[in-house]
Amino acid sequence: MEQDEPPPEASKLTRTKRNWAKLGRFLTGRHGDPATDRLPPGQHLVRDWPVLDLGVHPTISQADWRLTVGGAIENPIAWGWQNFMHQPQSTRLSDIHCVTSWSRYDNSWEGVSARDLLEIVRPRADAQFVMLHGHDGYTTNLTLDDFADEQALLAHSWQGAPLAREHGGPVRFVVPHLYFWKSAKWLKHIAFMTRDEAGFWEANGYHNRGDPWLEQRYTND
Ligand SMILES: Nc1nc2c(c(=O)[nH]1)N[C@H]1C(S)=C(S)[C@@H](COP(=O)(O)O)O[C@H]1N2
Ligand SMILES: [Mo]
Repeated sequence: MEQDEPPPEASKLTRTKRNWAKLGRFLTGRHGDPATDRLPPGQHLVRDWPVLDLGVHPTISQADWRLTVGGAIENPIAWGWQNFMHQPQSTRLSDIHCVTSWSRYDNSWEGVSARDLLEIVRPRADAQFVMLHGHDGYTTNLTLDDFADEQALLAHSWQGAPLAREHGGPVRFVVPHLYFWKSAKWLKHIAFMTRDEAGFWEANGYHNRGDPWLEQRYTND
């Protein structure tokens, strides 16, 4: 079932976040060191798991779920659920850092690692950037290096159970070394690109990269 929505352009949420970017909300001006600290600057710890998104929660059954991967790669793929579940499975344990200042420790994820996916699709030498597309029309961009991080994966489970719909199930991307807006929910398509492009929040005041240890919350311009 297709429930794709165009990304909302000037919603109240988008205006609020753009204003936060302008005001530099949550910025401490400090850098953190992941070698010695666990909580990045300006973050606070939560025990629950907040839901944040553009407001549309697409309902996609496993039977209807498809993932396509295309662009500057040698081997474009279109996977249904069975195909996805037959790929090598990996587990990762990581902390979530959301740009709205909450962090959540020790999330266990299971799915297909970004590195295993890269071995299958084989990016061409000129592929240096990646765009993740969600079923709600959301997009977010990454460099190939950030996509290929050892901790990054296409997750179908969290804490040993299928990922809930509101958190991006059936499958979301998880790239924990960057702010959580880079972890696209309801993953639908991955495009490998030769040039960088801004995703939804990156075009609406958020930093292009989003390293929480460097407090890369908002764009510099
Ligand atoms: N498809 C999609 N993915 C998304 C978003 C979204 O609106 N749509 N929001 C991002 C933002 S801003 C955050 S903070 C996290 C929140 O994930 P959670 O709701 O599981 O906590 O999802 C990210 N991934
Ligand atoms: Mo967010």
